Amino acid sequence: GHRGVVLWFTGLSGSGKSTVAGALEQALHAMGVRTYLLDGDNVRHGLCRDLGFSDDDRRENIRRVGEMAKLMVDAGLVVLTAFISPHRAERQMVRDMLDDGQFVEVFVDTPLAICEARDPKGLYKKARAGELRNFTGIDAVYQAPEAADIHLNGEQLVTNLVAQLLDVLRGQAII
Ligand code: GGZ
Repeated sequence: GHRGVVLWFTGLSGSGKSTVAGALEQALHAMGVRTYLLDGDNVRHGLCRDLGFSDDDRRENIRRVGEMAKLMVDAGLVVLTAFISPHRAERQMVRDMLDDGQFVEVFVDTPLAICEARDPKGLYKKARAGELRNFTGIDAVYQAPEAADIHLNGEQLVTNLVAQLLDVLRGQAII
C-alpha cells in the first residue's frame, strides 16, 4: 500500500523538477502506486490561466496548487508537484495546509549556470536580453530551501535521482 502525500519539488527553471517528478511518477506507476503530477503544463493553462509571474500571482498559483494537492492527498494519492515555488513563505503555507508528514519538500538543487546552459525553452536567453521580466534567478528571487526533506543534486542522472527518491519513500513508509 501507500499513503497520501505531496512530494513538493522546488527549484529553478531548467533544474529538472518536471523531468525527475515525471520519471518518479512512472516508477511509482510500475509499482501500482496511485499518483497525480501537477505542473505548469496542466495548471498554468487551466486552473491558473489568469495568473502571471508577479510575486502576488506566484503566491496565488502556489496557494491554488496547494489546495488542489490537499484534496488529492485526502483521496490517498501520491501527489507530485513541480513548480518553481520561489518563496519560502509559500512553501511553508502549503506545508501548513497539510498534516504532519504529508508534505515532503524535494529541492532539485541545480546551479543557475547549469540551468542557464540547458535553457531548454530559450527563456534565460530572453531574460538576459531584457525581453522577459521577473525571471526567476535573473531578476526575480529564488529562495533555496534551508532544510528540505530531500535535497537532490540536480546534476546527477535522472535514474540515479529517482532511485534516491524511492529509497526515501520506502524509508519513510510512504510506499
Ligand atoms: C520563471 C517563468 C517565467 C518567469 C515563464 N519566471 O522552464 P519552464 O518555463 O517550463 O518553467 C517555468 C515556468 C514556471 O512556472 P511555475 O508555475 O513553476 O512558477 S511559480 O512557482 O514561480 O509560480 C518557465 C515559465 O513558467 N516561465 N515566465 N518570469 N519562470
